[in-house]
Amino acid sequence: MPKILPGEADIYAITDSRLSLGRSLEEVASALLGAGVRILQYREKNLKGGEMLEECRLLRRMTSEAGACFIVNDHVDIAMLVEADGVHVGQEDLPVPEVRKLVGPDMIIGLSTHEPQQALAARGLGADYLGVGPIFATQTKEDVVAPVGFAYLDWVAANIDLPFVAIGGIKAHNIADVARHGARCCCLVSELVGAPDVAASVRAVREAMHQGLQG
Ligand code: 3NM
Repeated sequence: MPKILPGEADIYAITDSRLSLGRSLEEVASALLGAGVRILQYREKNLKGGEMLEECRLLRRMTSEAGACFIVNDHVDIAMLVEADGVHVGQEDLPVPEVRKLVGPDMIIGLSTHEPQQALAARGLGADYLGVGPIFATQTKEDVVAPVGFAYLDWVAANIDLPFVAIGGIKAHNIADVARHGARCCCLVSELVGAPDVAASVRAVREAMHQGLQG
């Protein structure tokens, strides 16, 4: 199973059934993976545990077949049950060292960060990669802090040697600038899973990002 970290992939997609225009998780995930997304995170806030477990079993099968990395947001137990490649936690979730005790040495642990102190602490805590955001305003995450803009991204790119992924309000029209500010991997939710044509949106976003990476 590939352990693909941000830094080894350009686009990192996150699911959100509220934004998926009524399409099934399978349809959306199939379009994302078919268009070349190599890191997929399952993030659902309002489903029952058993439903999330079944959906994660489905995504585990699909990502394995596609050779993609599968990360579960927040739910360490579900990540372990489906043998996900990783789990992603926020600052308010279980502390990373406790998550590590549960998942063992091999599972990827991602940690959301919003300021330099959190990023500096992350390596000591045992995180494998950082989320860096929200770069721009977003309506996808309810309890999110104010946008950090490029200042925090620039700082992480210059000072932190862990892999990181930029997140928050990233769209086809602004992703080139995010890449120019040092992001080698960008994470998008609404721009991908909320697009009428998910695969076309992945292609547009990747093309724009690569233009940014080239200069
Ligand atoms: N985490 P969209 S922002 C899940 O800053 C999440 O940690 C963030 O959604 C953070 O691409 C965010 O639709 C939502 O703006 C990003």
